[in-house]
Amino acid sequence: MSNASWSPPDASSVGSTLETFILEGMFQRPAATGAFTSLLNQIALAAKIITTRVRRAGLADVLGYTGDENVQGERVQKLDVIANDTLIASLRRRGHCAGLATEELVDPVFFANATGGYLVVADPLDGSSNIDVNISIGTIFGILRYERSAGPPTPQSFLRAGRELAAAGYVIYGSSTVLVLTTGKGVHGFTWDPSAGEFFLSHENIRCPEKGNSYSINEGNSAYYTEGVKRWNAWLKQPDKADGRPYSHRYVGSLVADAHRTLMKGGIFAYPADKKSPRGKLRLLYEASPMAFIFEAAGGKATTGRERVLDVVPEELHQRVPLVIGSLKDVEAYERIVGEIDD
Ligand code: FBP
Repeated sequence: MSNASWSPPDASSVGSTLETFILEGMFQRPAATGAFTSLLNQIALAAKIITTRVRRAGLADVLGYTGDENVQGERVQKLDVIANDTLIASLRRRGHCAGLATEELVDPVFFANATGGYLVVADPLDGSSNIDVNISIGTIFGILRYERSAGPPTPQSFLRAGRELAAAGYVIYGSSTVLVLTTGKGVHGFTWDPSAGEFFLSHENIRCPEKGNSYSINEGNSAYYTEGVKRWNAWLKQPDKADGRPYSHRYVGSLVADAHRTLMKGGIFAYPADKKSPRGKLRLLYEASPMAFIFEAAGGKATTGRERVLDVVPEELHQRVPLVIGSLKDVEAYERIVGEIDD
């Protein structure tokens, strides 16, 4: 089979590991101190450990439930605990992280030895319902600056709007493991190379296409949708060649997987408020805000249906919020159609 059009990859991009990319200030953080770089490396280290556990899950008694329930009343998967413990252990080192709040912890943990000025929020393993069936899952995280002069951090220190994030990202454990990261300016993807033990730059300057042709929502909940969401859902399925409708329906049931596809290819993901989940299902602090921060940095948009997700100030650590993210034009269409009906 002749492959005349193929040419070897440009060697110059090889060598852009996550660490060098940050150190070379590619995240446009003139004031970047070693602390931020080191903190990101600790999160990357946790992702490396989690990806090895996920990839061997079927071989090492880590599938299934622990028998416990988390603060959300959901049954806890063994890998949820492993991912949570791995993040805690990794962030406890080096002292840059003063505290960590996660989906699996009722209250945040604080690191007494910390000297650094950062707090981390995380969903250690997102898409739990897909773990046992080998479908893509992920880790979602956000980084907040914390002024130590304000005294030791408390649970309230985490209750800050997403617009205050210093950085956010996710790791998708899919056909390959990719870490997507932003500090608000430029979104970049790094693919894990197990043979080198490193994340290498693979997707530089990711931009979410202005408009897509797929939508992602749990249609099994359609009986509970508001009238506005029902109208929007029907509109997406109406043929309109000029507008590229009907859209294709894509839903994995792992936020990280559905969001990653939407970020890369465009379109829209929605987990709106409905009669069954009047505040939506996804958690503001460590799912919706980090995702909104990434989509806005990539030129996309993120709304609750009523307001910008990044402007919502959490009242509680595990507060839920409606989440609609995606291509600018597709989210604007959602806001217009749903907004006309749902007051
Ligand atoms: P966790 O698995 O971290 O609890 O996340 C919630 C989640 O699984 C998201 O990843 C996903 O988008 C959503 O719930 C799926 O919910 P549903 O099964 O109701 O469609």
